[in-house]
Amino acid sequence: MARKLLVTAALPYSNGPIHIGHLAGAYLPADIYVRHLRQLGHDVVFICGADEHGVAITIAAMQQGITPQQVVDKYYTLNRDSFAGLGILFDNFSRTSLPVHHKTAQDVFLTLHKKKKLAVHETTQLFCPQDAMFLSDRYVRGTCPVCGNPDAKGDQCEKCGSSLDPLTLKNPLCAMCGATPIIKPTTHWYLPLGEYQPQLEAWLAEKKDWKDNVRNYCNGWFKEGLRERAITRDLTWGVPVPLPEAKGKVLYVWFEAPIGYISATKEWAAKIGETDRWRDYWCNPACELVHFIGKDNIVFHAIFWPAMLMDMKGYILPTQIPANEFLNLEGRKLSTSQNFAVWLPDYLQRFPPDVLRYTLAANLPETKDTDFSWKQFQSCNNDELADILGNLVNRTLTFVQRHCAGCIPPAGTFNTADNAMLAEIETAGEEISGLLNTFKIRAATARMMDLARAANRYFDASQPWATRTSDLKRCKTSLHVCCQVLRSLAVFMHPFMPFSATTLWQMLGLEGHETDVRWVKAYRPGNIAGIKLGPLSILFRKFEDADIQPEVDALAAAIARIEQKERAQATPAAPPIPPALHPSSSPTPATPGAGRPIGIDDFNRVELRIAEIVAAEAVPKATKLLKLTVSLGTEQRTVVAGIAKQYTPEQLLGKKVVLVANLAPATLRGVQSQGMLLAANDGETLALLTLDRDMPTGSVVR
Ligand code: B3M
Ligand code: ZN
Repeated sequence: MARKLLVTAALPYSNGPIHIGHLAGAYLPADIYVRHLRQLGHDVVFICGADEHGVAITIAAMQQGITPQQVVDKYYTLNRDSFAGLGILFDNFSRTSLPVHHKTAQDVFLTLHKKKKLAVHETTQLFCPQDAMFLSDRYVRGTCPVCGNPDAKGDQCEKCGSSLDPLTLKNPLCAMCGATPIIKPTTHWYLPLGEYQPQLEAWLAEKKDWKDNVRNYCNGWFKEGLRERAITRDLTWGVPVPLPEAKGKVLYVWFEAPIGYISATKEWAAKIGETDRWRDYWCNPACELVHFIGKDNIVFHAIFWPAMLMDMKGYILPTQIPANEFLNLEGRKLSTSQNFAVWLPDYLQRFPPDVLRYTLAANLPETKDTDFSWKQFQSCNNDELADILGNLVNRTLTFVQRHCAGCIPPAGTFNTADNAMLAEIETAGEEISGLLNTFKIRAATARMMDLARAANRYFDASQPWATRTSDLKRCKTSLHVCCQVLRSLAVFMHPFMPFSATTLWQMLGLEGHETDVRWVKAYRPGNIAGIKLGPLSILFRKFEDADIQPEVDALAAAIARIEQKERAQATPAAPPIPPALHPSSSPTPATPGAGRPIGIDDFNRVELRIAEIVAAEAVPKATKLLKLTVSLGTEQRTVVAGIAKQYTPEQLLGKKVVLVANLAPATLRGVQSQGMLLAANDGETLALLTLDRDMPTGSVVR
């Protein structure tokens, strides 16, 4: 019986490119699941979009010296296109800065407000005197009160997973300027989660088929007792709270972001010209709602969001939340801020999409954290995709090309081995489908590859190279069976590797597209005898060590930077960095040897990196200063430099210079400077340090 499902993937923050951790956490499993459901003939709408509010965005804007709108515009396009490049095919990839989302989120708030479900409290909050703004969530850094992690975020400690109230952090600091915040009164609206606890517990208790990690996480929260959660913030960037008395306040990003799933579905319905079609999913008890997320989003999707939906009469609640654990990289945690990741846009410029899809699918962190390495990527490609699947395709089709005039030969009488091979297709198809439908995508990937292994064993045992001369009919029958396996494999591969599945389908010379054949129709042989093969190609080219070495080197450089930072943080506070290096001073003549001798560890605390000047402009009313935008590779910084007397902005564009990258930011004439350029200076004139040959931006200087 055809099912109706609304499947979502967590809305990625629009503060940076997508990386492999995002893909393994939510987006790839969701796409594989949806593709398979469609092959079963079910009615599925696949929804996602950019999460464009929250402090993750405003902090990125501050760091890059641009507006939040410019940040989200940049990353919306980049992420939408890189998802498409990897074959992650949403029905709609929306964005929460759109009016349809603001309206939908405000309506939900007003529904709860009118039902008197919300509590209003005068409260106190951390306030940064330097930035003259309240500090919520990620605007605060400090020591986690639960586990002592010195780098906990205001709302969440990533080390122990605790959800925190910024006021509970020890030694809180403003995440932007490092100042110690003060406490000021303010008013906020709260969702009284505690009142929903009985309903939530009863609802979750029915979810027998949910993954243990999700249920255990929620039961841990129930045991602690759900507390009311503020759903408004003193911020300017976000969805304004729709009450006259709440001027200058916005909805908390985690209150409004899940509503983005609804607004994105509304936008999808409007785009297909059926404006009310979204109700056919969100307000239809027969529709299943499946949220793909990473484990750090469980509390918001399995407790906070269902509580809201319970009061949004007529809406369905989540049917499944198959949260994944985390993917690590070369044994370390991925880190956007430390530029330690494999970025999807970069990957797509150098490697085929299906190889990453397969490597991640075969190693998804479904029940525990797993690891990605470039060596493992090379092995997945060479030892499995090329040597097993690619080898089966290549030797079968080149044999047919050479010895059967390029047409799929007819079958004669099937013998035991033929029938066993044909039966194995059906067994594999049923098992792969069963695994995909229960979110065991990693096992489903392995089962698909096992079918190719079995077919290679069948090819070897059939020895077509011998029967070609000894028993041509036998030879043709075994090649026919191999072509039947390849036809089914093209269908079974589709969820995991859609690009290669289509190439294989076309090489077989088959009509239409592999998705024209329902999944179960691939269990049994198709009518393929006599079909002329299409143009043949190598499905998976092997990667030499030299192909992946640049990737390995780039990660090694990032690890060296991180370890150098960790060493610096571990060493006791060294004497302040000599004044000549502080960004507030334009390069002034430091007489050689002026400072007392420093140890190598002191020097190593100074992080020097190659930066490219990508924009330059005068600082109003400051004749000596220029405001520069410098690129470090995947991040940009604003730097104020006292070089306006020696350089015009035009002269500086494209210059690669040396940046002191770990100086505390300083505000100069209202512009926040995040670092300093090195220059030689004799008191008369000044020359920027540059390279005598080209080096990648972000390279470490030692
Ligand atoms: N933007 C993803 C994150 O926490 C968050 C998901 C929202 S889904 C409604 O990185
Ligand atoms: Zn501040």
